[in-house]
Amino acid sequence: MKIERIELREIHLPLVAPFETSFGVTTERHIILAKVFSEGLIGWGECTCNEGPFYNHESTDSAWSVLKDFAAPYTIGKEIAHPSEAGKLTARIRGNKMARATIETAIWDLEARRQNIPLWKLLGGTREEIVCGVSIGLQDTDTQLLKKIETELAAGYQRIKIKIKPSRDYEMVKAVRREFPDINLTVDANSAYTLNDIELLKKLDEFDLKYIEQPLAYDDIIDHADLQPQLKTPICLDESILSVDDTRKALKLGAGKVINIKLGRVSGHTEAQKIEAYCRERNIPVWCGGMLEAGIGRAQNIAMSTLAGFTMPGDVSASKRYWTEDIIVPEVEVSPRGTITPPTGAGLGFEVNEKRLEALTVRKDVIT
Ligand code: OSB
Ligand code: MG
Repeated sequence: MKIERIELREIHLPLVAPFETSFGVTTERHIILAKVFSEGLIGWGECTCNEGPFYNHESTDSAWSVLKDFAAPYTIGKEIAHPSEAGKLTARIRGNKMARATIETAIWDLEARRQNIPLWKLLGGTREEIVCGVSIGLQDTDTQLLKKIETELAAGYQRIKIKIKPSRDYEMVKAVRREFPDINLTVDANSAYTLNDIELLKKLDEFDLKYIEQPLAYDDIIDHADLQPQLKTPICLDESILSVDDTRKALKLGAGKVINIKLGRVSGHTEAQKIEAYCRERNIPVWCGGMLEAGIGRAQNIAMSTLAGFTMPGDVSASKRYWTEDIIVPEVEVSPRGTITPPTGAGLGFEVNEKRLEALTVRKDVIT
């Protein structure tokens, strides 16, 4: 296939409720979407970076510039035989993997549509049902947090992840455990701690957490390797895993026992498949992380989550937890058992509501 044209657009989409982590609060998503054209077919990708460079170095504006000036021009006019070659076209670009993944994931969608099969089948997915958890942002009070957890459990979600940060950790997790002694519970620090906090991190062992996600620096595996043997709780790495090479090194050092895979963070499906396979062969569980995606990114996550190694519930939850109205039809729904059935239609298997996209668009560019 030869990519002929890439349409970029940025949409603004307010969240139904602010989402707070140790690095900041998000109230409205600024999302870049790519529509890739080839031989009468199209494919959709969503850029998963945050509005500002706080989760990692990428931001909506930096990703726009990388996409428009580098990733899109490097892709247009090139002949590739398979979507697994798409990443190579932009591999000159250092970092900026979320920007690069926007096009890579769109090309996977396009190829699945060309073959008239669901993307998850093209990727080699085998799960007829994916298991869902929720990520709950920092709340103003423990009472509010307990109430949110209760609502999500009633909706059927199989795992509750809560965000922590210094001053909102031990006592808060204790209150949650007191109220919900048996639930599948995890915490995510988004790099809010250092090895100086080791006593606090050890105390979290009391709460039988499935894992503690990214306690230390976003770019670290050495200190995590120092920390892991001192904890009973498994460490799950998120921010510091950008590739299968990072995965190999982190596991070799013993920096964690669980891997969160985010499509954007690892540059797309091809690298995600490599990480999944590497972990599966070594019995390291993986799960699909979320970046508050709109429907296209959410559908991409569903497709990836059907790979066999995704044994733990992911942060892939219902559209209505984020948006009053999503940009895809139908919206993503979760069963009362906390599962999503992958769609049967070709490609992403959801229809993009282009009329709604037009209404939400703040800028648009076509690269030929
Ligand atoms: O660390 O997993 C994270 C959102 C933005 C940036 C980082 C993270 C998150 C989430 C939200 O936890 C997951 C979701 O519901 O999409
Ligand atoms: Mg995380």
